[in-house]
Amino acid sequence: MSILNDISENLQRGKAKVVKELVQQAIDQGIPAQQILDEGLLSGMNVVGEKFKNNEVFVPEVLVAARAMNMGASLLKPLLAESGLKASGRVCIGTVKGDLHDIGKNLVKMMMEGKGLEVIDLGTDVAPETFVETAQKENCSVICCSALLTTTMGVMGDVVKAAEAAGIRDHVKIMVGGAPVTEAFCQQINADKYTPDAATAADVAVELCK
Ligand code: B1M
Repeated sequence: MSILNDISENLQRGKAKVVKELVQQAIDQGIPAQQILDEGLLSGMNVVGEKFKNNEVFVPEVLVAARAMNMGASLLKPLLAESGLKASGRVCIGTVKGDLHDIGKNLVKMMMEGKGLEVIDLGTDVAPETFVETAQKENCSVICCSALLTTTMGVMGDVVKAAEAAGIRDHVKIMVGGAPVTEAFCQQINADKYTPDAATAADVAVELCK
């Protein structure tokens, strides 16, 4: 579908305003929000990621693409959130210490809110103690950790240890995710659930909050 290609191309060029307009047009044409996200925005971001890896684009270009991604995704939020039955429960979410990537974390948050969960967003560069203190103070059933760097994913293990030290491990579950994270890593650090994408993360969080 050419409008989805246009979204992807303009995202790659960091044209945030155009991306926003095209996303609105795609919505108006009746294209499902999930398809706009997957085949327009995320497809463009994947190309940027590959070019970044190959040193064909650099941090400034990636940042403007990320901004375009977030602007487009903000229009999709209410549509992705239309999930019928609403669940209840409270979770906190953040990208772990040392890591500033927040696009995936924001998508996970968006999907969880869409399912009716109350999500406390701690932002990026979040210390293990902050996750644990927030879960204690705010009565969260789940701590959700996102990491995009192989150098920061280990911090998720520190979150598990901090939760154990605080004595909350029996009633607060820990979910982990992000591109370098795997099921094996989740088990290795003794976290509760790994999910590969935002939609699955939201479904699992709803189950854990029950
Ligand atoms: Co960065 N970066 N980056 N970057 N960046 C990656 C991650 C990288 C793979 C690029 C590459 O080399 N190919 C690479 C990591 C390599 C590695 O660790 N092995 C990398 C690097 C090296 C860096 C820097 C070190 C570069 C530098 O400065 N030299 C630096 C680090 C800064 C820091 O964090 N301290 C850096 C900086 C940046 C920007 C700031 C420029 C920008 C971030 C902007 C922002 O987030 N606001 C950026 C970006 C955008 C990327 C890429 C291109 C795209 C990431 C992204 O947003 N993807 C990325 C390359 C790539 O991934 N192809 C790259 C889209 C997003 C929707 O996917 O976050 O995976 P993702 O989320 C998915 C799932 O993983 C899952 O759901 C989401 C959707 O379904 N998910 C969860 C995520 N969290 C979850 C939690 C869950 C469950 C599922 O449960 C709790």
